[in-house]
Parts: sequence; structure tokens; C-alpha cells
Amino acid sequence: MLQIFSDTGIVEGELQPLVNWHNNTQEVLDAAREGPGEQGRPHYLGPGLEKKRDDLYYTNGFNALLSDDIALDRSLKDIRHPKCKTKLYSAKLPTVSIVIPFFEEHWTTLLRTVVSVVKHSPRHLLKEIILVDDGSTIKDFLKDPLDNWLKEHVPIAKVIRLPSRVGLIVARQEGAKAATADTIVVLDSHCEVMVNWLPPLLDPIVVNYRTAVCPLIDVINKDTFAYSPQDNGARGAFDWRLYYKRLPLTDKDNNLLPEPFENPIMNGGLFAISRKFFWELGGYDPGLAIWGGEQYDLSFKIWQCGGRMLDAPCSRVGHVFRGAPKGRPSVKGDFLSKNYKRVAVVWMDEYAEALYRRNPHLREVDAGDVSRELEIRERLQCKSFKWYLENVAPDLVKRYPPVEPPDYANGTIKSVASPTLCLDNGSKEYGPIIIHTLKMAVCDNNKVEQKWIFSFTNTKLIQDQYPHFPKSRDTL
Ligand SMILES: [Mn+2]
Repeated sequence: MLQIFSDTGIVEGELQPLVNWHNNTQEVLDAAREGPGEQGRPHYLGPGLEKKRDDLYYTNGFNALLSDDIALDRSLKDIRHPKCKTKLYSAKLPTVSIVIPFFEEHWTTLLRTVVSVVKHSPRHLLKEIILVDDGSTIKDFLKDPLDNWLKEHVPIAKVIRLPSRVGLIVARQEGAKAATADTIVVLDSHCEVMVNWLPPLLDPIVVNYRTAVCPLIDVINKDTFAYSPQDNGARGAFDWRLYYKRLPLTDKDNNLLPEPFENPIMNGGLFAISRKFFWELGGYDPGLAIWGGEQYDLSFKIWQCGGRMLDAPCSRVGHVFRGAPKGRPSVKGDFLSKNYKRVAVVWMDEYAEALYRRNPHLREVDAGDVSRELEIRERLQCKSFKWYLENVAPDLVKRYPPVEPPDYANGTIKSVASPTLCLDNGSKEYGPIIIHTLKMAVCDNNKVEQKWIFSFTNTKLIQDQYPHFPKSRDTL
């Protein structure tokens, strides 16, 4: 028999008793906590700290000084779906290696990530925490002081240091290589996990090891560290420029909440996966550089190659959505286009053409050697991209059609009352209507300012953004 969960010997799909994994004692203690940022409340700095605050904000992209005021093991208000409190999970769950890549991370946000994982995870499931330093050079505390702190407080944690900066994707992969537990859970370096976050991620993997499970991602406010929901879950998707998009849950998903629902595209880089399945898939494509596109690579690969991806609403993880940190060396080269090109040529079949039509320069981009990826696709007998679209995200192509339907109408818009006057955008720029320059002007067939297009895209745009259109005086 296959040793799928070799660390624990758990048998895939085995019928198991269900148990309550909550740590009730800790929840009672947490509910009574008070202090800066406790219960996930917003915190504010006192006067006179503006200079220090701004300096740290500049290099981190969030209020790092304020983070230092908040306990590493602060409490969070339980904002999960009410049914999560009583939900039961398999009595035997696989062990976990947590992988946390970081680059020039702030001390307290990094440690709070680690501490919150330890605090909210059943001790016997947590085998190791692998921090991967992606070539940080500026902050001395990320060297010996970090090792020493972990040795004393979290002995199951260790730091792998990469000799120079390779980017998030490779750093994650290096962490995954060092992992020895049954499952790998990848987190970011400024996160906090919520009560009982782990069992909902692991339970679907026990049923079927070819499963990746994502938590709901909440928002830790970058200025106040207030913890709040982003929404109550959505299905990940993309448009044909590979911009990440969100699709609503299906009616069936909604009715079954908070049961896990199928997700076409993972939302960034927080997920759990069985170690065996991750390496069967070859992990991330090692030809992807720095960041960007990797969630498409992994999501397409998981679905097309016989796996499934779920979002587990009872597992919630907060993330500091930071601004761009300043004063760091910028990465050179158009790595994003190359990443997208690789994803397109390996996984998207004839639909790659839909990307090229919108980004013609992608046609010329050199994807590099993709033979390893194509070999994986062949070996695992992975399905076509057409299959993926039709079966995993049939609503995606309705909302974002690979080939857009022709314009509903185009031409000039004439006044009925004064037929010599036409609607004039007041700008030669191709794009949305500019309300403050919009006017009626003498009709002139040669003026681009008077050419209007009513297309599929801008109808959607108006519907998406302006349910009570017109709402704003600025732009539509
Ligand atoms: Mn982040």
C-alpha cells in the first residue's frame, strides 16, 4: 500500500470517528484578555512617536512600531461562521510542516506569525515550523537573535537561510523541500491564525490526499492592526490578462456553508497540501522567478492533474495587506511576463491565445525551458485547460469570455432636441467616461472625443462598480 501519510500512518479515506478539536480552556482565557490590540481591536500610538513610526512604516509598508505594542500572543475575536464552533473533524489528522518564507520582515510581525501558529494548533500535529530567510541583509535581528529567540521559545522552529535573494516562489519551494511532515502549510510572514484554524485545512486532505485547502483570508489593518473579515469567501478566478478576480459562491456552496467549497484559483500563497501530492506535481514550476503567476501554476496543475482545491471557511488566517516597503533593492527584469508565459504554454493550451490577444508582447517573451513541466503533465495524464474551464469554473468564461462579443453599439451620441450637438468626452484618451470634462459639443465626425463604444467589457465594468450608476462625479 502507498505510504501517503508516512509520518503518521493514517490511511487515506479511512472511516474515522469525528471529534471536537477546540481548545476550550484557551478560548475562555483569551476572551478575558484586555490590552493593546486584544480581541483584534484597533490600536493607536500615543503622541510624540510620529518620527519613529514613519521611519519604520517607510521600510516595512505597515505600522511596525504599533505592532511592537501588541502582545505576540494577542487574542482575536472569533469571527467564524457560527456553525464552526461545533463542527467536528476526523480524530486522526496528519502532521504539519509550516513553511514561512520572509524577506526583511519586521521582528514582532514575524514572531507573532510563529506564536499564533503555535498557540492555535494542536501540539501533536505541529511537527516543525520552517522559516525561510530569502536573503535578508538589512536587519541584524533576523540573524542570531532570531535563532536564539526561537531556540528558547519555539524549539520546533528553525530558519533556513538562502545565500541571496531568490524571491518568494523559490523560497517557498526550498521550505517545502526541508519539510518532513505529512502535510505542508504555507503562510506569509505577517499573519495571525484564528482559533481552530488547522483541523479544517487537514480534514479534507485525509479524505483525498490529492487536495489543497485554503483558509479564508482576513485583513489585519496595516495602520491599526485591527482584525476584520475581507468577506465571507469567494471563488478565485482570473481575467485574460491574468489579473486575479473573485467569483461569487454558487447557490449550492452558499447553502452548505460553512462546509468547504471548490475554489478554481487560490487566493495568493496561503494553503495546505499533502506533501506527497505537492511533490507528485513537482511543486512549483522552478522556472518561475521572484513572484507572480505561481498561484495560477499551482491551481491549474492541481485541478488538471487529478486533484481538487477547496476553501475551508472555518479556517481563517489574517494577513497584513501592506503597502510597498521602500528602500529595498528592486528586482530587475520583466520576470512577471516570463512567469505568465510559462503558465500559458504549459497549462493553457489554445486558451493561451486569449492572453496573447490582450498582451501581444507575450507572444515574443521567451518562456525558457519548460520540458520538466510538460513531462509532469504527460506523466500524470493531466486534463486539458478546456476541461478545467468547463468543469471547475464554468461561470468564469461567462463573466470573462476569452473572445469578447462584438460591441453592442458604437458611433456618436446625438441630442434629439438639438441634432447638431453631440456628446463629447472632452479627452482624446481611449478609456472610460470622464465626467468632469463631459459636455455637449457641435457634432464633428472627425473628433475621436465624440466616438463612443458600448462594449461587453464596459457594461460589465459599470455593473460591477456602479450598481446605482451614476454615483460618482469623478469617473465611470
Ligand atoms: Mn504579505
